[in-house]
Amino acid sequence: MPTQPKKPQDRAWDSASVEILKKAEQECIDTCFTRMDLQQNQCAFGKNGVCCRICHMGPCRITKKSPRGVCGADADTIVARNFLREVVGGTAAHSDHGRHLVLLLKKAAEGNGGDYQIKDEKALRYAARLYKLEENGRTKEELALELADIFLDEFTKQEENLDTLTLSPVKQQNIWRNQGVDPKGIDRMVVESMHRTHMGVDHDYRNILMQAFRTSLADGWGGSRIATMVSDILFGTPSPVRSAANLGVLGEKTVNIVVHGHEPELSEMLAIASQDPGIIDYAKKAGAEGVTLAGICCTANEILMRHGIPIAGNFLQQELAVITGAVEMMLVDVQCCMPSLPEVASAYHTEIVSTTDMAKTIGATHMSFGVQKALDSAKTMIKRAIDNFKNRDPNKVVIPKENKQMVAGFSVDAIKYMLGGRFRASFRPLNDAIIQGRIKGVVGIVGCNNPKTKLDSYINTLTRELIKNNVLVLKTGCAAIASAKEGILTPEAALEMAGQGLREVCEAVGIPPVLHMGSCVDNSRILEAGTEIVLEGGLGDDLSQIPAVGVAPEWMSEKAVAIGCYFVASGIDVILGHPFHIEGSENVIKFLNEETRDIFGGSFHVYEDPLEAVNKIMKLLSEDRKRLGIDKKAERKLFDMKDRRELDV
Ligand code: BF8
Ligand code: SF4
Repeated sequence: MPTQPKKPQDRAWDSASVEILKKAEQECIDTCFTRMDLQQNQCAFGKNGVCCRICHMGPCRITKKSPRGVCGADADTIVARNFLREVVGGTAAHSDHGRHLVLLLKKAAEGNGGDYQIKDEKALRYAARLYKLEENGRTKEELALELADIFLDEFTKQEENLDTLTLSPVKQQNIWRNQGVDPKGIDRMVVESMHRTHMGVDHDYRNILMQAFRTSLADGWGGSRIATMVSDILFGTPSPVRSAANLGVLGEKTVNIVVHGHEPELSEMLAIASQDPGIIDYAKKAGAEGVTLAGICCTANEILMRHGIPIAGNFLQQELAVITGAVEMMLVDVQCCMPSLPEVASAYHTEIVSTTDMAKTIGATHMSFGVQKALDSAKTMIKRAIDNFKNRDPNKVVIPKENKQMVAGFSVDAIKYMLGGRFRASFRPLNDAIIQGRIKGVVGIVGCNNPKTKLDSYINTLTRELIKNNVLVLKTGCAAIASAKEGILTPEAALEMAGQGLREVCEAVGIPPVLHMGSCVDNSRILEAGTEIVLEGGLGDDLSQIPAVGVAPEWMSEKAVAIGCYFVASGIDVILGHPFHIEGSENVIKFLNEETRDIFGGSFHVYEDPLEAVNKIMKLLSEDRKRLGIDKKAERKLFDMKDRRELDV
């Protein structure tokens, strides 16, 4: 029986998306939401992870009647192999992004970076100290070159561990060593995992899953950590910045350019070029009032964090942005860019431009973005968008009003500064607030949207409840954008929505109750923040001991699978809003959802209801607090944050 298509208001939480979904319906435009309807009754073998197409004796699928594939592989082996391959996909995506940035850093250090330079010398020197480089008397270029070579080695190392692992708490490193999951070179981990999942190699589901954790560590504490460090060195370490989010940021009278994807090289240049007086003049001559640059997905997060460029939307809004009829150009690079975009755009005047040779889409204009003349390339692209302004059909334009204010830009450096002040930047006040019980713990909410869930609904329900329960929320990726659209990334939101303890802390320090920490590779910032909490003292000596939980509410990508794994391997419990494709193996489920707890100190938990997830999170935080013995201390008369503020003055 065909099911009734959902109504727009059942597909999305925010009114801007609902408005454009109605427009799409009227104009008969297919979107991921309607295509999801057509995919109903998705393949149960794929869903349960029991379809194997690793060799050409297959594809094999496991059923009660045929419990083994042609080669004899059982459900445990097949499910575990498929899972590891997902982690490999996620790790490769994040880490290749990191590699591109390292290569750019190297070029900039050698004086061949064209318009790219080392913008943040402080971040460079801090990184150099982390890797114990000799700093004295050396220029920033010399340091950057040595650092870039160290980073490149992190990809190719064959037998030694990643140096970047040493940025984690020492006890964490011992756990990984003892469990044999300390990763070698990032590329080697990806290749070895592909080898191990080839037909006829690794068949022990436990061994395969341990390799999944090992590979994910090469992502989180390797490729992603490097990507974030190098982005900060090249483009600047983010600090709090005001901006706005949702489709209402598009201008009625401006040329709208939306940048979508992940790698920040091009978007950085677009951010600079869009402010150029010559470009603004060019737009005015074309009859527009100027140029509005806005972002979708993680590219949005990158230029938001560093330039305050507004956000048009998160993952499920990419097609909706085009359907407004008000976008002259959407530039895409890598990851999470739907291949449907040119088809959707064909109903409007929007030009979809692919910018990376490794990522092309039929129907998109391909304009390879050259590093050497990056600013010129960016200007050429913007001018082309301006030239397209005359083709906008006012009868097809609907720009929703919704457009919420926010503060983003919370790098670890910025948090330290906010908490401790310029001269004694530190995490101490946060640790104290956790020990005193004003803040019950820290929860990282990360990941995507997925049309299986009403857009943003799980993320927003969960976030609201957590801050009400005095949990400080750290966010990245599309989950952060959901909160931006919800208007919850403002210091004022703390006054209106946070529980008393969290509100007092946010008020004293001047931060929102939900901190936007960046893009998906910037989940490494959450690991870094956790490490700072451990190093500050009083809350245990590895990440498994601090009251912290990770959540991927509406996740969809392989990157989210890798992220979940490196959180768990770092001892942090992870709640998933819907399960992995592992339901076909009881043993794999048991391993990931229970046994990892004894191995790493954290495991996965699946809660499809956000309120049940809140209960579980509060329980996990409370258990952590009890183990630390801090719930008792919280009953004593505590240091008043208001007094502290006076002391600070
Ligand atoms: O890397 S959160 S939908 S955009 S995968 Fe993609 Fe998921 Fe968004 Fe960023 Ni992350
Ligand atoms: Fe089938 Fe085994 Fe080949 Fe997989 S590896 S497709 S289970 S024969």
